Amino acid sequence: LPVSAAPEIVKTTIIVKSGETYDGKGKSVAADPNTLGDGSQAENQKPIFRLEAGATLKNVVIEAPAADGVHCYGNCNIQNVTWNDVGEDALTLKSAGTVNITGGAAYKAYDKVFQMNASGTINIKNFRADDIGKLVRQNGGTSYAVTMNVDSSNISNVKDSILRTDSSSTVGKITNTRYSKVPTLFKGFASGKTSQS
Ligand code: DGU
Ligand code: CA
Ligand code: CA
Ligand code: CA
Repeated sequence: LPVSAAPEIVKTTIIVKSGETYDGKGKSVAADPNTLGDGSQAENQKPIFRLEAGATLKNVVIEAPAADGVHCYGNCNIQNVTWNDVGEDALTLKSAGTVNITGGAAYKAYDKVFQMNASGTINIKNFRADDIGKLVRQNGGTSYAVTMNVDSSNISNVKDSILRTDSSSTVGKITNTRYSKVPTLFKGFASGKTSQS
C-alpha cells in the first residue's frame, strides 16, 4: 500500500442513513471546494458527511478542504475519524441527540471543533486535538441543556477554551485528560456545572 494516497474528492454530501455504518477503512476524503465549501470560516458550507439518527461513521481521514465537516441529525457515533485540517468546524449536532466520539483527532481548527446546535450530549473519549480555538461550543446565545464530557484525551495549543457555552443549564466534565497550552478549560458555565479530575 502507498504511504499516502490522494484524498477522494467529495462533490455531494455523503448521506449515512439511520442505523447504518459508513466504514472508510482508513481512506481519506476532502471536499470539492466548488460544491461543498472551501473550509474557510465562511458560514453555510455543506458537510462532507450527513449522518441521520443512529448512524455511525468510522475509519476516515478528512483532509483539507473539509468544508463543514460532519453533520449529525440526532444520535451519531464517530469512531477513529481524524480531521487533519478542520474546515469551518469539524462536526455539528443539528437536532437533539447524543454524539459519541471515540478515538480520532482534530487539527488546525481556526475556531470550533464540535458545534452543538441542539440539545443533547457529546461524549469525547480517547481523542487528540491540537491547534484549535475551542473543542466544544454550544451555539452562542442558546439556553438549552447540553452535557459535554471529555475523557482520556490529549489537548494542546488551544486559543480559547476546551468547553464553552452561554447556557446556565449546560454541564461540562473533563476526566483523565492531558493538556498543554490550554488557557481555560471551561468558559461560560454556571457555578457548580463543571468538574475536572
Ligand atoms: O453566531 O453563525 O457557527 O453551525 C452564530 C453562528 C452559528 C452557526 C454556527 C455553525 O449560528 O453558524 O457553524
Ligand atoms: Ca460557524
Ligand atoms: Ca483549518
Ligand atoms: Ca459550521
